[in-house]
Amino acid sequence: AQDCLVSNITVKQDFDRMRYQGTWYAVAKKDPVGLFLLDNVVANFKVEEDGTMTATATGRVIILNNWEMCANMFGTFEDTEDPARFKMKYWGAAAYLQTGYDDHWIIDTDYDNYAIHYSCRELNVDGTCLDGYSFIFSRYRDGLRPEDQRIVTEKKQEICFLGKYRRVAHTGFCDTV
Ligand code: DAO
Repeated sequence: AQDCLVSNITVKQDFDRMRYQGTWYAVAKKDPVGLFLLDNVVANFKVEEDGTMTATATGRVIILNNWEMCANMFGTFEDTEDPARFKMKYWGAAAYLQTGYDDHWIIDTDYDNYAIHYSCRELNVDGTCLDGYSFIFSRYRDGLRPEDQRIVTEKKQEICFLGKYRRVAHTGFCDTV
């Protein structure tokens, strides 16, 4: 479906949260209105003992328009009827960081190399996305393997974000042990 309706977007079939666990490096991002995470974005997903998926994430942010810091963020994921569509509640380690409640869809992943995330925050009246964001994740901080790039480009087009991504640099800014 190339009509860009959010309700027609397809997600990963039979999403396996166990295999999705561990570290993912954001290598590209389509920003929402009022972007927050700038670069050096690394997420770590975990499945808790009760089966709930949770995540921690770090990334460089600029708060109060000029203060650069590394944000430590937390997220918990609420299940829906579709195993690849979650609602994500997120908050920061510090009170001045963003909090929110977003859709968190896994469009596609092979679990070992790449993942395409999608979140639409606000719909247009015609059902297309007015304000959304998306991360392209890699298991490797240097980026995607050439063989995964074709799939990722195809999926970017399917979610109607093709051409709206920027690269996410990994400079070591948030690498403190
Ligand atoms: O960066 O502009 C933005 C939007 C992203 C907000 C979500 C950040 C918190 C994520 C928590 C862990 C899940 C990957």
